[in-house]
Amino acid sequence: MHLENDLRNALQQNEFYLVYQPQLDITEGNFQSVEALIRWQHPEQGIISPLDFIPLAEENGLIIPIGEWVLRTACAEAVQWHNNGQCLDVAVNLSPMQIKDSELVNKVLGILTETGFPPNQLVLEITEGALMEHNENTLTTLHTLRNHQIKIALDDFGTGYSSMNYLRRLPINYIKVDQSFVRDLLDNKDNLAIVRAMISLSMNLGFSVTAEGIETLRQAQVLKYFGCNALQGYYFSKPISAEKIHCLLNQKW
Ligand code: G
Ligand code: G
Ligand code: MN
Ligand code: NA
Repeated sequence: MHLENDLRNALQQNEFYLVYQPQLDITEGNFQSVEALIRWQHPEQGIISPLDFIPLAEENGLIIPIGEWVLRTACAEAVQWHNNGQCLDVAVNLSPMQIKDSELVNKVLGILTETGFPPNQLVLEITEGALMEHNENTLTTLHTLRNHQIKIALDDFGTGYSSMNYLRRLPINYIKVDQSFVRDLLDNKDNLAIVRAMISLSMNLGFSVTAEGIETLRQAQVLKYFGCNALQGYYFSKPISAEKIHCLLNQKW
């Protein structure tokens, strides 16, 4: 497999980079956090989406060093914005294999120390699917991260089958309502009722709710009315490069 060999070299060749998608804080009406998203600048094939190489990296274990690179790079770049007076939180996606890695906590703490990024401004995004394959170690890992002030977000919420009763016992700060719900939100009354219930239940259990994949003003208005705490999507901004983060500074909604 060509792509697999190329993937092995990509880290050494410095072919990965991060883009950041802003998340609008509804109460403040401005951008308070960003989600880091990896991109691969392949020498011949151009930019390759994580959809096309993360699954491969999970199969062959390369996701462990790649995931470490993502964390270190996101924290290091964000320290620069902090130094420039932009104290954004940074969310990083973790793959299931990283969550099962017994060295995860040590690696995260090491990177925070090394970069000087504040733990309480780091959010680790974990998919509902990954949490459901959980075992005792996963739970211990999440609690340890929380004890160090690192925040946890449940990504792609609604696409798995976990019960709220189960979720409420997990040390999670944020629920991210999956894009598919936002896309279908205004199609009919049932979809509207489902999303509204998801949001109010999450909020009543003490989670902060972020909705993803917002592409229209109408979607944003409805989700704000339903009580979402934060909104993310192309309507507000596509993922942007680290150099453009300063453009978010005076944007209001
Ligand atoms: O940004 P984009 O829509 O191309 O991302 C596609 C998928 O890849 C999303 O599910 C996203 O969560 C995932 N992804 C993006 N960056 C990372 C990363 O750094 N690590 C992991 N594990 N997944 C990522
Ligand atoms: O699985 P996760 O939620 O981490 O996926 C995030 C991905 O969703 C990113 O790759 C980002 O590029 C993509 N994304 C973000 N906002 C929108 C949007 O408004 N519409 C669509 N179609 N994709 C989006
Ligand atoms: Mn995510
Ligand atoms: Na998601």
